[in-house]
Amino acid sequence: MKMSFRWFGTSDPVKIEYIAQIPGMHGVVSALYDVPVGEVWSTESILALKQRITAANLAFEVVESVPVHEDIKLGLPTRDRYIANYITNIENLARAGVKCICYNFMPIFDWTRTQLDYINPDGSNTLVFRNEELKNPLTEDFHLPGWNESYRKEDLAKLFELYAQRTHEDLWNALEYFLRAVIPAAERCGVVMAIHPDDPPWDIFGIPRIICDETGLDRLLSVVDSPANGLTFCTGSLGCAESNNIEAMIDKYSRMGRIHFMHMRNIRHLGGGSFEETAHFSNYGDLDMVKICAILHKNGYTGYIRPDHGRMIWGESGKPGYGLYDRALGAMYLNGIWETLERTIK
Ligand code: DNO
Repeated sequence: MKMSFRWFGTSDPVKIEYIAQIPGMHGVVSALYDVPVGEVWSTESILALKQRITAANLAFEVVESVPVHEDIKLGLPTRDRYIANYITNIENLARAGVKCICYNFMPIFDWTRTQLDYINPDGSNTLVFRNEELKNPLTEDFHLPGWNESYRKEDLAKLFELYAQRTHEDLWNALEYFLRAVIPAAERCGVVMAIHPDDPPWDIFGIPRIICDETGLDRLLSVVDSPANGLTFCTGSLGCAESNNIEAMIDKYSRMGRIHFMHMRNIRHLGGGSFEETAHFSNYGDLDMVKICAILHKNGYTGYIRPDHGRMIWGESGKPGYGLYDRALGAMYLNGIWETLERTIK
């Protein structure tokens, strides 16, 4: 596996030089954050980002994310222009040495939590999702760092209206159309696409979500049955649904060679669809990180992996879920598990 760390570019409070000091770090996962969704990323900007990363002796082989324009998800006639741009982005990124592109197909909202700084008994703080605290983003003040900050309330209302007329099947049709166009382009360029599951993996605000469970992942992989059509397997996102058997799913999809990127996050179920994010250490959450790594190791996983969301510890403040310290601990914990597997399992 190739240990990686998400970095939000030069505006990230976490310095890239600090990431490079974490033992065993292969590369940085990043993106261009100032290009409007759906537009072309210029080769110049991609190369400038790459230069910044490689100057710190880190590889830039994974992009998270190239976002998918809402017109594509809605299946609007204007989608072809955005799909053409998406393909240009794949080509430009491939030329710069990128090998894996993470994306998601969640309508309007990316990951959703109800609180970003819940204080744990030990004084650290973390991200939580409590069903009963979910607010209506149209009428209440509710926004999160994963969302497109540029939506005004009017834009949101319009999108809600459009999605209200969409079924799960409509969303599938839109995803299939997108995949049939972009996967052949990715194959040509030697890039793999890795869809991120919906987080949390169920409909929110009455809007459909489809990448939520094994049935959805099976369907996605069969639309275009190519290694270039793969997964970002996010343990914490899929793990929020107690009905998902994370270990069995990782075993199945890694054996198929369709997991290209692992997001390692631990969570604790609070009942009724509520959950909180915990330290990566297995004892703290409901996911068994040792078992997960052992399954990947057994199946010869050589893809990318990154510690996902950490708590805020040691007085750090910054981008919720994306501080330096707890993610660095997570990376070393995972490196330790992996080293043990490497040495003991022949
Ligand atoms: C949350 C992240 C997601 C992820 C996107 C991928 O912290 O895992 O925002 O980057 O869903 O497109």
